[in-house]
Amino acid sequence: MSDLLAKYKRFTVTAALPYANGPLHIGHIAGAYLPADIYVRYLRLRKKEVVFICGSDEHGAAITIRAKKEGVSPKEIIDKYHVLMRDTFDKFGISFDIYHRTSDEIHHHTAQDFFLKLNSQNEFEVKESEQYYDEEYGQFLADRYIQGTCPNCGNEKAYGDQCEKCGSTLNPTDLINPVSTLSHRKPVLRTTKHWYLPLDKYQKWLEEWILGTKQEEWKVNVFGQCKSWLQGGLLPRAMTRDLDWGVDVPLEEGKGKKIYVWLDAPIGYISATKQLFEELSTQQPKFSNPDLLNAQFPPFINPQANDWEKFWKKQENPEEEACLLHFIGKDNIVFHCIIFPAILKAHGEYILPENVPGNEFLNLEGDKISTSRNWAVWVHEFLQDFPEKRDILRYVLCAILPETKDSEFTWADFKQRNDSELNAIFSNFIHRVLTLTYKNYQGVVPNVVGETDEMLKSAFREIYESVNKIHENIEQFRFREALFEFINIARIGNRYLTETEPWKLLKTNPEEAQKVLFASLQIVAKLTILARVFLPDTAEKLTEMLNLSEEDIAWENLHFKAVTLKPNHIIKEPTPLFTNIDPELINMEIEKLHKSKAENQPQEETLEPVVVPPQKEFTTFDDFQKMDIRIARILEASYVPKSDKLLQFVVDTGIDKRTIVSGVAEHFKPEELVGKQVLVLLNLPPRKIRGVESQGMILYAGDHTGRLHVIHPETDGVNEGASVN
Ligand code: B3M
Ligand code: ZN
Repeated sequence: MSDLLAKYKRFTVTAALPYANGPLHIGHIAGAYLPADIYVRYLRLRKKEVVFICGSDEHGAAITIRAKKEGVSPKEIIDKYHVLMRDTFDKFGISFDIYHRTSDEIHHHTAQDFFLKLNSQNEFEVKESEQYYDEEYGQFLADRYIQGTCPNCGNEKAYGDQCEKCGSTLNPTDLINPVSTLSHRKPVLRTTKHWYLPLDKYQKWLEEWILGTKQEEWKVNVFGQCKSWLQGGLLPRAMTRDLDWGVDVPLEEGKGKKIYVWLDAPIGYISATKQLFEELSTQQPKFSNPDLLNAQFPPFINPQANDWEKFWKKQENPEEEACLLHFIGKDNIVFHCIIFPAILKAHGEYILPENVPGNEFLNLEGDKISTSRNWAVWVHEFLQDFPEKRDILRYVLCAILPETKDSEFTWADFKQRNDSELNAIFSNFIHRVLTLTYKNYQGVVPNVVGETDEMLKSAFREIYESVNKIHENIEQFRFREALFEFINIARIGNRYLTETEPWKLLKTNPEEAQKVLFASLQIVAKLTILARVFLPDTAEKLTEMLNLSEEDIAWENLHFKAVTLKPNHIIKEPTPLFTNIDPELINMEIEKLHKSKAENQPQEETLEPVVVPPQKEFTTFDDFQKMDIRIARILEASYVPKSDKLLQFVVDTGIDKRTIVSGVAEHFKPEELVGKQVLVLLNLPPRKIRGVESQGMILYAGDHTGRLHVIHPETDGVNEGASVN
């Protein structure tokens, strides 16, 4: 695996541009923004040249539908939510260099220039097709504007692109009894012309690039999804739409049409970078972080307007090229791994993403987060309910990031992690060391006397190992493990205190006590440096308490020989960094959640009665023992050709990698399952299904609606191959 920090000096880090159509919840944060922010803070600590780019995505049906619901114009929607989201990110400490917006003029020009360049290179295929048109409203209908009956499950409220009940992907013409959601009338089919990106022509190149070079580098869930898309065969995709909200197609024959939001949005990263350097070079921050005007580090020293090119374009000297990284949630993988790279490649002058660390979804208290059902923890509300406590939420979300599979936030776990990790381990260690120093030496760092003993050496060796693991894990986008190692350093510190008992030594052996506290203070300094990556507020508080400067808390001082708190340096009076959370506060949050859910229950949905099948006849223990049921991980998933019921999987059983076929295509999209652990019955004799040999059976549980779910262990620690019995 390549070490990106060793390979590159310059980084362009983007986080998915959220639609400006609602407030931010913890699922958004855990999906893309927190991991991106941690990574960027780490890059800055390592003194890399980095730009951290984000902004609001303000076009597409997501916006116009919200506007229609609220009975206002799209402009009103984006203005309201752009400001709310920008402020929430800022208050939560997501340290973007710029938070731009796709309605900005510079973006319209950039997207149009891109379109024109591709058009002039004949990269598009222009094709006519029949699409639904609302005669009363005089407009073509976006897929989301058409509802009808799902041909698969009979749901009468399926959308033109997807049925949310059974999850199947649809085309508007698949719907039975289609209705326009604008006029509530039946739409008619009309011929229209669109510009298609022939993805099929890029298939071979994408296979070589992704399958050939990214298997080791990209996360399994991301790579798996790409592989299953590529195996399914890519088709041309329309890059224009008949809409009245978005970026105009800049061609005479495309009048009245807009650039497809998914071509427009990723180009938004480029426009934002242009805007960033434009603002800095003219010293007029509007969307960019105003602090950058005083920045004393590259690339913000003497910035020029065209510096943006260093972060996006190929360079004559490849060593000058930037490392492009897109942090996203799983629903955006195909756009960032397949479509956008094809667009960049077609243009010719741009670099390609080196990695796309996509996360899975975060669930909340046993259910999917849902904006419409108000089942969410809204970040702006959290910041009000828990003032000055954003580091706790950052910590907890980092500890449970859905890095390779979905994960879950609960308020009980939030309290538990704060009380037993942040408070009992981290804060406790630091507070003990600082109060001992403050009370017994009046805050003066003691002079060391005597030899370093084995106990101390071994504590420092372990700490050094943890620091290395933090580097390796961040490098591989494994932030959960990196955070674990961070807390582990405090754990080692606590153990060292317990072993040496400096509070006793102060009386019995003052010289030894000095040595122990001197060493412990250096551990506190190392935690301060690392806190800059994970817990920015805590890092600031600690820097202040320890009376240190910006230079003192540099990466180099993590070296195990580095002495950050020198003898005779004076620290300030310590106060505890974390305390236990009042259980009442947690109860209030849980109540709030359930109350809002009850108020937002969709009315039409009547739940069918739950029918539980009766118990089967007795089996024997011996018969049960014959079944070899194991934990396995799905590595690949794809449709079985010419079948709309079957999916084929490659699973890692811990013993081997084998193919299994299941009749579940109506229940899952293949990419949803890649990376997940499942239960597999291994010793079912192989059998051929539609020409594919299936070696075993994946086990599923059906819910009361008949929808199937895979079953997996509740923690991460169970390996493939573990027996279930
Ligand atoms: N706004 C989709 C989303 O929020 C979209 C991401 C654009 S990233 C260029 O899921
Ligand atoms: Zn359906």
